[in-house]
Amino acid sequence: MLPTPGTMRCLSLPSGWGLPLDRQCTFGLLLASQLLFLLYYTFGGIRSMALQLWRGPQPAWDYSRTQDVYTNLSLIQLLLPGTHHLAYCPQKPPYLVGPLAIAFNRTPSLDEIWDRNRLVTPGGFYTPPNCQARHRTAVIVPHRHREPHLRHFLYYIHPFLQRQQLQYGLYIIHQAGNETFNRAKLLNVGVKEAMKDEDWDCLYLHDVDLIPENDHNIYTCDPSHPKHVSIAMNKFGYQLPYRTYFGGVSAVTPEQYLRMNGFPNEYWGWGGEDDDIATRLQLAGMTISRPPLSVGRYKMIKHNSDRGNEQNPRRFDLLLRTRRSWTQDGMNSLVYTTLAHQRHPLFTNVTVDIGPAPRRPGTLRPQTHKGSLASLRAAGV
Ligand code: UDH
Ligand code: MN
Repeated sequence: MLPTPGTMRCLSLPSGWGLPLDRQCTFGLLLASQLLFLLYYTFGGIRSMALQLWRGPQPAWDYSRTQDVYTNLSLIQLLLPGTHHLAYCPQKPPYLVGPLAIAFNRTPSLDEIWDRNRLVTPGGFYTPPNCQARHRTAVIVPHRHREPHLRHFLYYIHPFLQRQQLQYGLYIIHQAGNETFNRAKLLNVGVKEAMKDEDWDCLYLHDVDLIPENDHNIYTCDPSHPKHVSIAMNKFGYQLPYRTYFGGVSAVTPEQYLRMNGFPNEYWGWGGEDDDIATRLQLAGMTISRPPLSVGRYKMIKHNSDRGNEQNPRRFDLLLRTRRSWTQDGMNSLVYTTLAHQRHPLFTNVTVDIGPAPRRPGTLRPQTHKGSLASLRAAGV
């Protein structure tokens, strides 16, 4: 079909910049710009637009068709450990199954979990038996008084990681005593303790009550960006609750961790520390990357608020100060006492005294261990 005279005039620009716009042409241009605008926002800006185009279409996972989390594990367990120089594992692990069946109606025993994960060595370490892993990931879990959650977590995470052909280690960082819980400080401890064991190239910071629902959610790092992984949780209707959300499960390389001076040590109680981490990574010149929404799916084990982890009333004040405080509060100011570092059959347990929380809101106490668990013990309390 021949273009109408109006479109002709729109398409063939005369010399110079004087656009001959008649009504039809103006309407066309307006429509086109609106369409572009819409497209731009649908894909969330230039970066994610480029990502979408680059990655190509993602498979549409059907979460009504799930597989057992131990599928294919016997195939790996049958393989004899290689005696010669091993080739690298394939780029794409061949054992993945996609959406997983997850239920919490029965809490498995530690013996049962161990029985099903015979290739895991003391301390919760694993190396693929028949190929050389391309990635070394430490999974670090802050923990206190969540033993049933821990057992669910171990039951699901071990086969999940083994199918991904990673070399991995599992660290449970247990806060000793009854002081207010401090998730971010425990994560700092976990990173320090894990790096003493092995030159991990990726650190997964993982809530104990979050179970990944799709094994294509590979537990490796993005070398260019800290990665927020638990982007679609059942408790938030499988949507990201807000743009800068960084809670639940996230992954950083040791380099990214150092660049943001680790995590804050001053958030005692529930809330704020994940937003602080998101802010400090931006202040350190980095941006967050995320897996596709259909892959970064997690089920959270239902629970009530914990005793000793009440909402932190200081979190908003602390967040206002991140810009000034992040270079002083973090990995470079971390003080703690390791009370135990034990290799259990399915995980490494690090029990740690992280000192006392500030008594009155607004008082920042220097981090010493005077008056902490160890000295209370010494005093016979
Ligand atoms: N954690 C513990 N013990 C505690 C507190 C926290 O192990 O006493 C760890 C655990 O790994 C947990 C993580 O810290 O997964 C994060 O804490 P959380 O699970 O309490 O955080 P969440 O955002 O809390 O899930 C929401 C408050 C729950 C209120 C529910 C009311 N219906
Ligand atoms: Mn939780």
